[in-house]
Amino acid sequence: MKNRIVAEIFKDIAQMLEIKGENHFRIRAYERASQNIDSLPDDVELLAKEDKLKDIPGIGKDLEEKMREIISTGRLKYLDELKKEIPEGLLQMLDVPGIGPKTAKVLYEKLDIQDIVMLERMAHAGKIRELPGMGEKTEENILAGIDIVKKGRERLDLRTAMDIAESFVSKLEKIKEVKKADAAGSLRRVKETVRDIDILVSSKEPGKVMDAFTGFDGVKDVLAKGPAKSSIRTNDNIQVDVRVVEAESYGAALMYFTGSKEHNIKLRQIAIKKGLKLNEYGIFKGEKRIAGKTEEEMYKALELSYIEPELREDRGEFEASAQGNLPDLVKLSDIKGDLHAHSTWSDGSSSIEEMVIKAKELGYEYIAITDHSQSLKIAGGLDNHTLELKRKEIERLGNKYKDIKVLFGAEVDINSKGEMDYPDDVLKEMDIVIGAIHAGFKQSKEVITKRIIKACENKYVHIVAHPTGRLWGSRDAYDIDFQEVFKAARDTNTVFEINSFPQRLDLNDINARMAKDSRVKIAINTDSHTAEQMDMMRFGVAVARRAWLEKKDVLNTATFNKLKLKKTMF
Ligand code: DGT
Ligand code: CA
Repeated sequence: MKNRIVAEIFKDIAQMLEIKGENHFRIRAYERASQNIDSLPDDVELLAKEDKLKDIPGIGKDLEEKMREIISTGRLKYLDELKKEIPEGLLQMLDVPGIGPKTAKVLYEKLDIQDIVMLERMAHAGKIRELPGMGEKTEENILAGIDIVKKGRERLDLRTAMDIAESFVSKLEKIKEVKKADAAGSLRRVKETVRDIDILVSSKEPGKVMDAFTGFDGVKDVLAKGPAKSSIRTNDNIQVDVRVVEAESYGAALMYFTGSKEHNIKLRQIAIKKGLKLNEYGIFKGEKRIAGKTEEEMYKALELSYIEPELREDRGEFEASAQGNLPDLVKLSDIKGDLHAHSTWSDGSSSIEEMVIKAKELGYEYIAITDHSQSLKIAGGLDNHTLELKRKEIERLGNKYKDIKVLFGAEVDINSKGEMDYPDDVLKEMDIVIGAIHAGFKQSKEVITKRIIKACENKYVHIVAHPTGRLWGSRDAYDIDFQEVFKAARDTNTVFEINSFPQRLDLNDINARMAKDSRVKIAINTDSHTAEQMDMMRFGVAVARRAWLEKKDVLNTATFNKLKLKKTMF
């Protein structure tokens, strides 16, 4: 699929035009096109062949031609020309939090800084503080930002990792000699970020499997090649390890390479206590293998009930398993609707109707359209008048699509004092109100904690979205006193969100589990800005499972009739 390449090129163009100070609408057109293409399920190459590129929202004649050029040549002359004016390193600098196009331009023109390496050097040398409008604090922020970017590059986000793993697993499964193939490691435990891709294969002819694997398209370097283990690096510099075992050891190896390391260590201790030996080939009583073919068999031999991969972190799963108290984890199929989604009414790229159609396809009973509130101008926040028009549109669609409920809501900014961006009489009229912080991230822990508590105390704020503001690779979570916040949430019946965006996954597994332990309800939402992004629900569900959540802990597993949309205690 060339979708990613096209989307990246359009995004680069948008940023270059921004550095050049071009017209806002042109920039927005490229951004939107990039967003739409990135979340498209169809292969753009096929669409081009069928002459359907112009059906993609936001793609007019000009962008269609540019797409064709990228699809057939892998590059775009227009971007090459822009690159002559603006060095590519400047674009990477925009990944550093706090560096926008304007700052990048100043740094380039005054200090000739052209990439992140030079940026870091100049900040260390104290050169940036000498520029007008910048100071020591700016330098500190830039250095902290560079650390976040570096950290982000060390680990893959879940979506990227799953895409790569799925493509390798399906290619391996097509090899005649392969009986079975599964992703293992942190990816199978569905951790929010993943360092490398571990794949396990069952086969009697490892040599042939490894020959095929190391020769796959997209393999840049072969780092190691042997019958038991081979490692490659993809064109995008991602490491993929494949291990081949025989069927009788497949369960043992899957267990071992799924980890976590902490879980494995405990497993081995349990085996030793029972006078057994456990390794990646099986469980042995003396010389005799008593388990190894499946994971179920392995756990059973240790007198444990099966532990789902998401729970294998040595966070209490052994005790729960031995006592028969493991949670019945929430599943993607339990989800009955999405309670946080945007549309073209604010900064989304799909119309409300397109969102509704997608929600129907997913089998949902309800979808909440929660565009941004008035202060968030850059994201097209709605004023009172537009809100009324939007309400009418939602009513119209509600009449047109009888088998799904379309909820009228908003993602309302919690301002720096903890006040909501719409007055109570406006909030009162909404089916659902989501409170969210979009500015003032640098406030102290006490202030941010108070802001969120104040939002919880508003009787119309039903859900707090992406509570810690974390954006993997570009912004650290802000510090919150969750003890205090969850206490307020429980007392006020406020629900907290697990945001399914792969860069967010916020609340994370640890915080969401703490929410459950504090008897705070969770909503798993996608925060979609295009209809296709509604498929990201699976990432949020993964976090929920890692947090030990069951169906009853999650608000949007309720059928519409049972869905409590208002706070009950006020
Ligand atoms: P990552 O790659 O950092 O996202 O996390 P993992 O969990 O995938 O770690 P990785 O790739 O180093 O190893 C894959 C699995 O192999 C790991 O989850 C458990 C197992 N493993 C690796 N090293 C050890 C070890 O020293 N002891 C034990 N018991 N298991 C290990
Ligand atoms: Ca790994």
